[in-house]
Amino acid sequence: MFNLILFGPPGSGKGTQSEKLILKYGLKHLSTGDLLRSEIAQQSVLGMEAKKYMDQGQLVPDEVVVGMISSAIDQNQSVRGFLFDGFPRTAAQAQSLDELLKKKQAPINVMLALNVSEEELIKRLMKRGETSGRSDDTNEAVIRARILEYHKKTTAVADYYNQFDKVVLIEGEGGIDTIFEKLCAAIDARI
Ligand code: B4P
Repeated sequence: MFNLILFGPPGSGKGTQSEKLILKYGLKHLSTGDLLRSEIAQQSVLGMEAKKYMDQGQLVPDEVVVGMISSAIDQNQSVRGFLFDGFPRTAAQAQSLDELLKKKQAPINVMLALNVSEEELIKRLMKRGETSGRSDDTNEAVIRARILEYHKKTTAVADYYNQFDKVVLIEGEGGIDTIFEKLCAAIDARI
């Protein structure tokens, strides 16, 4: 198995690049943001609980997202590998993921970390908000709250994988195809 984490602040291109990477490498895409939005669309209890946090730009509690990822891993037994998009987002989530993958004897191979300036992130997310219908993309205060959560809680995930020498930094500004080529080169060097 080849397991990859695509990491970066909100709006850094994780979702955009994931779509291209899963096609090229045949990985199973697991996006906690997509899974949560699907729960909201179904108006499930989990979805309604998660929406309260997401609408304010806060992270959903660890136990909720870890439970979701755990079932998604169990439901995909014979895949070539997973592309984790937007997960883990806290150090506790990273430890839980390592434990889940230990059972499969298939650890994380690499974490690719997209680097994008704050002004560019806000610009991209406000633009997406014009068409996406995502309530967390239309309000600049909520976008700034998401970026603050990233600095407070999520950057610790990079520190966690850095100790195992698994992090590769990728410049995340520029054309989508150029960034994709850089991501592919980093994967090809480790696959
Ligand atoms: P996510 O769904 O993960 O969304 P995101 O971080 O906002 O977006 P992403 O980074 O994937 O967007 P992309 O750059 O592709 O999270 C949403 C919320 O769910 C979180 O705030 C949180 O509340 C909750 N959540 C999710 N996972 C969680 C977890 N593990 N723990 C707790 N809570 C969790 O796209 C942005 C825009 O930029 C697009 O419009 C795109 O077209 C554009 N773009 C992309 N690349 C570009 C480029 N190179 N140049 C110009 N524009 C570009």
